[in-house]
Amino acid sequence: MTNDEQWIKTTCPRDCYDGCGIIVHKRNGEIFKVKGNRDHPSTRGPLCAKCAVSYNGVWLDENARLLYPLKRSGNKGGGEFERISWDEALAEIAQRFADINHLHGADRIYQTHYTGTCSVIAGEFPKRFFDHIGATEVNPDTVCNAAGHAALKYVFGDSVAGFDPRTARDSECILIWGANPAHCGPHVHKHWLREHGAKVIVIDPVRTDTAASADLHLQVRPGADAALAFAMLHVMRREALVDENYIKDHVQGYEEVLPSIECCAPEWGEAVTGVPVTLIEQVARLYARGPSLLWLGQGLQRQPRGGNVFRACAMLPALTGNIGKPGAGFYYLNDTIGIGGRGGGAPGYEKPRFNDGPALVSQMDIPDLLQDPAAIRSYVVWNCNPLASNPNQALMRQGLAREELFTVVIDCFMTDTADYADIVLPAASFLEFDDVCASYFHLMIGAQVQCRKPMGESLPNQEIFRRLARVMGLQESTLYEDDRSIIERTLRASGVRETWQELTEQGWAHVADEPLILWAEGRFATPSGKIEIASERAEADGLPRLPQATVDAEPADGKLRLISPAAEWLMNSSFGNDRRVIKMMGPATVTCHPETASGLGIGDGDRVRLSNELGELALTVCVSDMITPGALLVYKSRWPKMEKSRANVNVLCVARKTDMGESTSVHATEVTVSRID
Ligand SMILES: Nc1nc2c(c(=O)[nH]1)N[C@H]1C(S)=C(S)[C@@H](COP(=O)(O)OP(=O)(O)OC[C@H]3O[C@@H](n4cnc5c(=O)[nH]c(N)nc54)[C@H](O)[C@@H]3O)O[C@H]1N2
Ligand SMILES: Nc1nc2c(c(=O)[nH]1)N[C@H]1C(S)=C(S)[C@@H](COP(=O)(O)OP(=O)(O)OC[C@H]3O[C@@H](n4cnc5c(=O)[nH]c(N)nc54)[C@H](O)[C@@H]3O)O[C@H]1N2
Ligand SMILES: [Mo]
Repeated sequence: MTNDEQWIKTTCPRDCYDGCGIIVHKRNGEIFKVKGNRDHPSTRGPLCAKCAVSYNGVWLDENARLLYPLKRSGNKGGGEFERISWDEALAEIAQRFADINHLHGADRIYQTHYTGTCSVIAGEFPKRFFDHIGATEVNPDTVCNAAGHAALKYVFGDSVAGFDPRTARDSECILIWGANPAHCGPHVHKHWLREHGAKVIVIDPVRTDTAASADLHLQVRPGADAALAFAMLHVMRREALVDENYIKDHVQGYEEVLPSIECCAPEWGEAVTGVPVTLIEQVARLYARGPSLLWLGQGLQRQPRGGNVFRACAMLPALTGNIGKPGAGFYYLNDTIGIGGRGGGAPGYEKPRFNDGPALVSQMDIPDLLQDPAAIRSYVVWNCNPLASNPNQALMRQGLAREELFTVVIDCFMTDTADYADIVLPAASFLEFDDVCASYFHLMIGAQVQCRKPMGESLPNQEIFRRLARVMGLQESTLYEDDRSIIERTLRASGVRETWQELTEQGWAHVADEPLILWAEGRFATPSGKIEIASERAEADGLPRLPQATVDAEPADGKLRLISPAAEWLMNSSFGNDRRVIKMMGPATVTCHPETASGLGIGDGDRVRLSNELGELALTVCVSDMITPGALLVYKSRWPKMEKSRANVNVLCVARKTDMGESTSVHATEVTVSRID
């Protein structure tokens, strides 16, 4: 027996703002401990609790991981499977795809994917296969952030060039609007947010840990943010805090929107948003004076008019000139390696164009489409867990139970979705192959380095699709490009100087030595080259030409608005099967304001049933003024099969499209609450 110790630097590929550096400590050839790299500029110490627990728990547990290809042997959803070989599994998939192609057309094969791993190859490569065979892609962003992207493209021409976080050293004010880094980017919250002395302002209906530790918290009513932005702009205009010079040179449509701004006095703002006048005024002054950073969160735009909310908020940097100079700018997501952020192909790969090829389909249409045998013949799920994460869960479940639907699920674990598969394929984890990770907050890339061999017979996503292409006899050479070649091209496209070897030794690299000042040249990728508050393209798409000072209507008939943002202990639904994580989360709760609780005659610890036209869910009440009166808070994405009810909050959540981007407006769900006696 040898007694050797080894430490390998790698990178966390989860869909998280942090993009942490990891050190894997190996002892006698086995992984002994997965921990944070304290030299990593984002991580600076231990991993967050959920990753520290799960990466040393369920991710290393051979009893929990999928080890072999499986074929269904019982009813759909029953979870009965038998082990088969890779040859059998791939041959069956190839045959079924050929049959569907022949009888119905390859576009009846739907492929859906998203945040399982966000590393470049495992996250992107399989798309080549589906593009090549002409399958329909479910637009991944439509379950998360497509409304915000669409809106920012109208205004700035680009939604993935935010600020470089390092520029915060020159900021006086950081405004976080509808994001919760305390849960969603715990290291960003712990280190970055507080290290520069800028005043921190949070706008959120929930007093999150981010809000609680900020200098100011504006506890806005859900769906009232556009009105709040207009009220703040009213104050800025009234107090001559707008930057007339910047507007003259770089902004289109200010004169047009001005009458609306003048209508939105802060007194009106208070009445419709619930935020006191004094706070609206204070924040307007702080932000306008600057230099200010504006972080537009993804939670913010998961509302029916989430696109309009973004267009309204985007006026803040535009009209105060808080953009293109040190310490100023706005951020949604950063595309660190220039391939279009999440959802881009690996560099150098271009999606083939089909003459009459299938368009992207919105996630919001999937529950209905899954019911229709003429629409979807095969549903291939990789890097996601739609039965846990997507809205309208009961209808999703019903669709997945369709006997003739050929479902393939590729995952590391036996998820709720995998229970409905005809074929389950085991994916290797990020600890088991080389890849590149590009952070979407910090402008850094990291090496994902193989630390052990793939567990059981599992394979990296990319290798699964190379093998399937071979079995299907496909000739296209890009379907077989090897990992090393993609890694090399990704490194060169990112602009880092390091070789792969150097990157693995160092673990990570900044894409630029000094903080980048984005938009410094003041030219924008819009038709006019300016920031377009008035947008002809929006108008041509049937949308208002200008941002609107909208407020969502309050729910009627005794209903309450339910928001379901990210949970501290989960990464979407990932980690929801780790025993320690389940213990730390405790039972599923619904949080409501004391006024709401007394109106409903319920108290702390009571059991209640939330219900609407889609479904119902039993939860334990938690009474707290951390949430605005009239709204309810339930965290997203527990594993349905770990719950007594075999459901999570998505059994209540509506698959209603946003005003832009055909995206999710999950936070507009309305429910009634009744006490369970
Ligand atoms: N109610 C409500 N629902 C929401 C949201 C909300 O705010 N409220 N937010 C939404 C958002 S923002 C998003 S992005 C979606 C995310 O939803 P999904 O993208 O579905 O995310 P997960 O549920 O974590 O599923 C990822 C799966 O990939 C698997 N996986 C991990 N690594 C690999 C790998 O290397 N290969 C393969 N093949 N699989 C792997 C994991 O085990 C996991 O089962 O959820 C949405 N759901
Ligand atoms: N721990 C953990 N981290 C995660 C994830 C996770 O599931 N768990 N998911 C990852 C993914 S896929 C994503 S997209 C990001 C998301 O990260 P964030 O951008 O932080 O998004 P959310 O947590 O969905 O929502 C952020 C906040 O929006 C608020 N919100 C909801 N409605 C409104 C509104 O109408 N107005 C305003 N002002 N605020 C509103 C919610 O209360 C919540 O606090 O996080 C990533 N990181
Ligand atoms: Mo997301």
